[in-house]
Amino acid sequence: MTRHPCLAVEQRWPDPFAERYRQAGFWRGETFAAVLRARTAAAPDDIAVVAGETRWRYRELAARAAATAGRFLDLGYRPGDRVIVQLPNIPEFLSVAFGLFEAGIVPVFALPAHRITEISHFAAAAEASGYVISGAADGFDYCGLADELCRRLPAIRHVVVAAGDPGRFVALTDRPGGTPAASAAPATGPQASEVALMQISGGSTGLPKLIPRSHDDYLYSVRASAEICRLDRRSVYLGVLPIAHNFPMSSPGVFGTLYAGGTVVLSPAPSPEIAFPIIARERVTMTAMVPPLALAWLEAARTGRHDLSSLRVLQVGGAKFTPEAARRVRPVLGTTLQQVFGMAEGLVNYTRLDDPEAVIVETQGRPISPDDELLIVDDDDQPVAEGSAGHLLTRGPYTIRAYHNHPAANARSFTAEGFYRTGDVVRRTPDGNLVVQGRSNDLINRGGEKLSAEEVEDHLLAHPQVHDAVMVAVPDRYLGERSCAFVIARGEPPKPADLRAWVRDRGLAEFKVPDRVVFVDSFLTTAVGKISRGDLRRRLAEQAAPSPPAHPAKG
Ligand code: OOB
Repeated sequence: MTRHPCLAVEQRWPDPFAERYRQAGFWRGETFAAVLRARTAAAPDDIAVVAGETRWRYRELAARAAATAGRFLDLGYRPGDRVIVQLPNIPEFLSVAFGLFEAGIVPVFALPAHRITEISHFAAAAEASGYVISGAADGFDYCGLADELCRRLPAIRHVVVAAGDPGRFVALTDRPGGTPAASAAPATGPQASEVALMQISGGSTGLPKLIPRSHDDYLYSVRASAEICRLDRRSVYLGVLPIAHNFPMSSPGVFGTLYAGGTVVLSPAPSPEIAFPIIARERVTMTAMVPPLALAWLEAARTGRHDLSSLRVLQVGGAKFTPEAARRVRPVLGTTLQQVFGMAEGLVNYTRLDDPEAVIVETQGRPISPDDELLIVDDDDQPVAEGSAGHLLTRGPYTIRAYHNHPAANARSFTAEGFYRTGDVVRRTPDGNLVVQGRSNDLINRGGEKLSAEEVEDHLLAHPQVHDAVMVAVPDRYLGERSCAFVIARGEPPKPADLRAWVRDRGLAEFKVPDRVVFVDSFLTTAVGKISRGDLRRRLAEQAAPSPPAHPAKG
């Protein structure tokens, strides 16, 4: 008997909602494996994935996915098992993802930037029993990370190396072109209502949380996104951001492109020097990026050395894109800008391709679905006057009802009626588009890379010379926000560089290392005795001494 990965009770949409989403045709009972099978049957020789000299046709991607499914089943994995997948933008990302989908094994997608502290947390929280990596990538030794993970978590049964020399670990490709072993293959594939994958939340408080997405809900957002972006067989999507992230994965991203039967091109790095020649060579029609990268592309495009004329749509999201920068996209790049305001928990808003330029430039768009319910409320959860700014709450056919196995976070992040508290402060324009005004909690958005102040503070507090620490976001022209840690030292203050190294050495992603460290004697507290982050932000604004970037954003 095989056990399929069902949504836990608290994660399920209540029956009347599920019924409505099925009736409306949002949830079609389709699974990811069935989608790839259908595209492969329709056009087996179309190119599915391109990376450098590698070109896989749909039939090759499907065969590799089947071999991956077989490999994992042979290794003893069963439907419902969880596997951490930490891969860069390589074709094997897709064959591994679809292979695991086919076998009903749930991939938990970590970002390449995550390090041992985060990976071991995800693996423990997901009760994962496998870890998929690609050896060395971007100058980092993921094998060393894997060794440490296995030491910390004996439940990890295999480290599977998806590309390159597996060394002491398990190779993915022992069964090239093979089919799932009949003995191990599940009698039936996963059902569409079951968990297909898990994403990582940016995490506003404490450690990142796991986001379970079902085939039904995720595929609806993928299909509808592909329609909104008018993807079809001729579409060529360039993955420049790490495709493990929800935005380039599914909005419409690589999955949306494959859904539409198009071609996914993977860029090994997001910089214009690397990406522009690829756009020219592969006649890329669409790509997605965060605001700081869009600024770099706009700058580089002015020299006009590469033919970018195939590019139809440039999506920008993950953090606020200023209207000033947005206005330059069409004249400089000759493409339509699409602003994307989304979250791994579900809700995604898009400006539409034929919106007036003012909407495209000045707003972050409107939801995918007519059944996305949005509330804009005050601190007491009461609706604000139409057009006023307030907290955004949402519920709908592809927004989760609960995190994986985390009652405390669920109590904080969801209302009793099942609305997700996004933590974003927004207002709605008279024509129904959203404008993001800021955040209401302590999530710091560093050019699209999210970090929880609290998570980093906990690591700072572990330092013997730190008495207390509070981290806040400071506005930054390039990244939107940078992080600044205010620290009360215990005795002799350590050097800021040593504190930064301390955080890094504790096995955290580089983007979580504080950009600045400022020593203070005390923190002001609010009326209820909480440390006033507002006061700390004001102190920084008063100093207003712009510091050089401690470490640049990705790209
Ligand atoms: C995307 O997903 P996450 O989970 O990394 O981050 C979600 C948060 C949002 O709650 C919001 O605070 C911020 O990122 N955000 C934006 C934004 N897009 C995301 N803030 C202002 N303007 C925007 N356009 O970042 C994500 C997921 C799917 C599609 C696009 C982005």
